[in-house]
Amino acid sequence: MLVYLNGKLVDKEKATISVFDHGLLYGDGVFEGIRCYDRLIFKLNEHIDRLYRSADAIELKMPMTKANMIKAVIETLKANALQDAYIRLVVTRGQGDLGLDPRKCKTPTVFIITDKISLYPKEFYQKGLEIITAKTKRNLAAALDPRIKSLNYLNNILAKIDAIKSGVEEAIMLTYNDYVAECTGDNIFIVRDGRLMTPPTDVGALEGITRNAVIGLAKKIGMPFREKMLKLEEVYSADEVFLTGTAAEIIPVTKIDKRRIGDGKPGETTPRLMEEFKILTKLDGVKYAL
Ligand code: PXG
Repeated sequence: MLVYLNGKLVDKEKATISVFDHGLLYGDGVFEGIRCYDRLIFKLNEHIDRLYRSADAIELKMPMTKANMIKAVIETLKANALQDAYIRLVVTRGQGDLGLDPRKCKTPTVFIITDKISLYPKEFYQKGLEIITAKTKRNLAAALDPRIKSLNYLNNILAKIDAIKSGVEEAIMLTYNDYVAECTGDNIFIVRDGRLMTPPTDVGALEGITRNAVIGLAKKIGMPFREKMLKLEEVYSADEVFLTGTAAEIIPVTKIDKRRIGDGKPGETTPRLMEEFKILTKLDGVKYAL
C-alpha cells in the first residue's frame, strides 16, 4: 500500500511522521474521511471545501491549493489501483517544539491514506441499529466548535466508550443543555408524520456531507424537511430515526436507550432514502481513470 506523505508516495511502512508533529502532540490539525465508489470520489469538492474551512477555523495555512489537493487524492487512488476506497486525508500543524506554540511549526504535514473500510454488519442496515445516549456531552461550540473537523476527537471517543460499555456501537451526544447534537461519528435524523428533521449544526454538530446529501434527497422526493432543535423525548417518540455519515452512509436506528423506535423496524422513509442515496453515489463526484 502506498501512502501520500508531503508530496511523495511512500510505502505504508515508511509513511512515518515525527514525534514532534503537533498533530500527534496536541491533536492540532484537521482531517476528512471520503468515499470512493467505483472510481467516483463521492462529493470530493464538498469534502475539500470543508477541509479548507476547518483549516481556516484553526488558522492553519494550507500548504497547497485545493486543485493540487484533489490531484494528490486521485494520484494516491491510482497508485493503489483502487476502484472503491475510504480516503483519509489529514493535515497537521506540522513538526514543532514541545509547547503549544503553533508558530514553531513551519510546514504542515499532509498525508492521504486510501484503504478499505469495514462497515457495520449488513444486518444492521436491514434490521436497524441499537444505540444509547452517551453520558459524555458534546463539546461546547464556544470552546471547540464541533463544526471543525479537527484531530481532537477525544470528546467523541469518550462517548464511543460509553456506547461500547453499554454493548452498542454508537451513541447520541447531547449539548450541555440537553439538546440532541449528533452521534460520535454520524449525524442524526428523525421522521415524524412524513416530515424529516435534524438538529441545526450550530447546536454543536458537524455539517456532514452525507447529512447535506440526505437533505437534498428529501427535497428531490418532495419530503418536507426542516432543521429543528430536538430533545431526546422527540427522538424517542419519532416514527423513524436514522444516522448519516461517510462511513455508515444511511443506517436505520430501531432502539435507543432500550426503547423501541416506531414499530421497531426501519419504516418506509429510511429505506427509500437509502435507495436514493445509492443512486446518488453513482452520480455525484469526481471520476478518475485507472
Ligand atoms: N459527525 C461527526 C462527529 C463525524 O466525525 C459525521 C458526523 C458525518 O459526516 P460526513 O461528512 O462523513 O457525512 C462525522 C464523520 C474517520 C472517521 O476515521 C470520520 C468520521 C467519523 C468517524 C471516523 O475517517 N466523520
